[in-house]
Amino acid sequence: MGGGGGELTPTSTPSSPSSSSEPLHPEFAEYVAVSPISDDDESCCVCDDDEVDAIRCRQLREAKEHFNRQLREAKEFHFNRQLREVKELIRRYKPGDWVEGVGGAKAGHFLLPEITTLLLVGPRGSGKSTLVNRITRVFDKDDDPFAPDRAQVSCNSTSNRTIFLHEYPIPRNSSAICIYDTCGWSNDPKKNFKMLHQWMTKGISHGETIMWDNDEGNKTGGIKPLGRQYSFLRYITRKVNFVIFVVDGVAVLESIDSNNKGYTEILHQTFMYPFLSIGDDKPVVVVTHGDRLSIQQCAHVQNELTELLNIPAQQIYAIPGSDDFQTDMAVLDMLHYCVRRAEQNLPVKLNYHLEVLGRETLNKMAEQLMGLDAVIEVAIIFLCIVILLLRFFR
Ligand SMILES: Nc1nc2c(ncn2[C@@H]2O[C@H](COP(=O)(O)OP(=O)(O)O)[C@@H](O)[C@H]2O)c(=O)[nH]1
Ligand SMILES: [Mg+2]
Repeated sequence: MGGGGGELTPTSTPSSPSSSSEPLHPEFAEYVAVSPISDDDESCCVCDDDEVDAIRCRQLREAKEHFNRQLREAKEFHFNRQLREVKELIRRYKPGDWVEGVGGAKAGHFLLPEITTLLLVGPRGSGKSTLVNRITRVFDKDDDPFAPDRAQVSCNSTSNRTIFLHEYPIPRNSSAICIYDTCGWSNDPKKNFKMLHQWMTKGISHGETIMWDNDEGNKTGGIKPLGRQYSFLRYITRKVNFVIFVVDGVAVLESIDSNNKGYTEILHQTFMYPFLSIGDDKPVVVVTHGDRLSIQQCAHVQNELTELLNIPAQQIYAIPGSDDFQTDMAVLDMLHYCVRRAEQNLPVKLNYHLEVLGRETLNKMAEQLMGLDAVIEVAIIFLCIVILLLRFFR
């Protein structure tokens, strides 16, 4: 599974992977080749009143149903297996497992984080907290199907906003991956950049408050989480390893189709902010609210976002809050993509860096000596020839 992501598809499509009309994940394309036999297709069976023909018709129909049922079960089996495998891959993951060492570098040569930290950013109401719950649910289905939601979702764009940074291990008991849910953005891009700069350069910690007073004038500066009041209870500061950029697909569509480009402009401005990139890697984009859009509208939003943010479609994942197989797969795909990219951008340890530098310097010196060696050899040969000539002419 590469970084390839979800095609934007609304969740109004049937939730079972068995439905023939359901758009399938690219990896399952091979299974599309075998399509169910339609019940409408009666061309192969010309029935008249004759009893024999009626029996044949019934047998044919039963055979069709049997075939379709088997195909459906095979697809379901394959999809579930695929889902389980990716889930297991993520559950087994430990920081450093997916490092692709270049030039002989191994996981031990990199500065591995204690826990791989993913940061959720996005406008307020874009669905960041809902996404935390959605991601958690994928794993809860196996571990604890009745576990309550973890992140507080706001009922409307102005209520119950996230005020403190919150760390969520994924899955719940994990010590390898965590996601940080953050507050929405201010209308003032400068304030956003200041806050993002601080998170991306100094790190983030659980319970940290947002920096500015919010736009409705409510002071948040006076609110202090427990960890801040008692310095000995302070939480560990985590370095951000990758960023997940959450956008509301409906708001994008409205902004595209109207003269008010405010939403898409702030998306563009913030996405292009260099500090959000890890190495050369720009954040992954998650589009929410796709369940409120048609397939055509979803495709339209995806095209617009690829152009607006200048990223390939594979870096955009459709993850609505709804509960279906496709969304589960998109969640796992997206997590896999983020962690892989995070691992590709881990900094190397200083001593390994020095080791590589030392090795390179030694190689260069050896090369120079080799060059010198050749000069000495030529000089010796020249001297030998001179001595021989002198002897010859004496
Ligand atoms: N229909 C729909 N509603 C969503 C989706 N994601 C979030 N919401 C709703 O959008 C509102 C804001 O979501 P929330 O997660 O609190 O946004 P946040 O401010 O970015 O954390 C809530 O009422 C959610 O129920 C989605 O994919 N589909
Ligand atoms: Mg929130």
